[in-house]
Amino acid sequence: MKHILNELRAFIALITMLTTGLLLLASPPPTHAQCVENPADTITCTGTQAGNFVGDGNNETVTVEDNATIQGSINPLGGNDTVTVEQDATVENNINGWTGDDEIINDGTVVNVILGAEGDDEITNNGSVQNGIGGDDNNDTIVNNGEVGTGNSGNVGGGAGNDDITNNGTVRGNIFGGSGDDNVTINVNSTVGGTIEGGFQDNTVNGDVLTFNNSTGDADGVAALDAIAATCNVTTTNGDCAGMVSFCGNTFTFNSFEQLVNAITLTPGGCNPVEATVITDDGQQATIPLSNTTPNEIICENVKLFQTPDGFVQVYSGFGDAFPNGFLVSVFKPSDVQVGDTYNLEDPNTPAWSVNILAGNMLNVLNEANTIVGTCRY
Ligand SMILES: [Ca+2]
Ligand SMILES: [Ca+2]
Ligand SMILES: [Ca+2]
Ligand SMILES: [Ca+2]
Repeated sequence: MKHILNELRAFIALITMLTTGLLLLASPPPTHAQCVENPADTITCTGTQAGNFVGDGNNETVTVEDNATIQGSINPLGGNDTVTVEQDATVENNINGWTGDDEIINDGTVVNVILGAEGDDEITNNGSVQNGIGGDDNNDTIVNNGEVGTGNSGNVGGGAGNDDITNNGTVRGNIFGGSGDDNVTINVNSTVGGTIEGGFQDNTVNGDVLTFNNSTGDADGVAALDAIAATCNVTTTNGDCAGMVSFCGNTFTFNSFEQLVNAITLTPGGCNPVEATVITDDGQQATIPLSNTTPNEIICENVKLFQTPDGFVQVYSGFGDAFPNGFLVSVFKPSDVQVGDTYNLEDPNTPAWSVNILAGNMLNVLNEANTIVGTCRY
């Protein structure tokens, strides 16, 4: 029963989107508002454009350039179309790809909805879509890195077909897989205000699959997810992967999935890592997140290296009577440094020690006299 109610809600949401699309289609084609077409089927919109853009059914590329405003909708009609709304650009109504395999990228603001409609559509939102995103029929890919909805509403729906939906941003309303075998991927640091629903499944592969990814320090949250997965990943027919999980206070409610996948990287130190303090030579304090000291601390001769979660290597040295807690010599990202080069902090408050990068992810730490005080692997 719950399945049916959920599906009904998804369907109603979809019909609302479709109705919007049909009303849009009823507007007189073809018109280009005041967008410029040059060469054929390449349309560029700048400034403020009154009215709708309606395409001619060919494979069209429509770009709403930075700071431009379309005071209506964009509907390229049939064909495999590409629609891009650049940063700080606005579409005041909908974008509807209609038939064909369309690619729609929003870096700006869409005031109503983005609808892929029929065809295998790819929709990426890096900006704001205020009333929702729908893939509609066929196998669609929807990625939200921005914000969908306002207040408590604004859904993302795959519609019919086997859809891939990823949320790295904020969805104010619900996420619906719809019918078909859908893959829904949720970044544990993203936000979903409503419910995440797999909807009906075809049972051809794994049914509807819900994956949580990215990183968290919440070991209890990850354990709770694993516990639900252990009991529900048994069959592809019953939709019993349902429940609620929280990661560092960020809660997700989900139902109607057949498989639950934990792709989370668990970081040490919990949700609020305690910070240790390193005293520099002149009494100034530098801090090291204590979570990074285990298990990523490497101690070589009078040198400590710390790997931070965001990929930096911190090099501390000078542990002795004068500086019992050492001081920071250098911070670098392994991908940014060159073998043979020397790096230091260029900080007048710390001794002029430096790090010399060697081959094979090795380094030397040098004191002011350029004497090697430690050789370490990073
Ligand atoms: Ca199209
Ligand atoms: Ca579609
Ligand atoms: Ca779909
Ligand atoms: Ca489904």
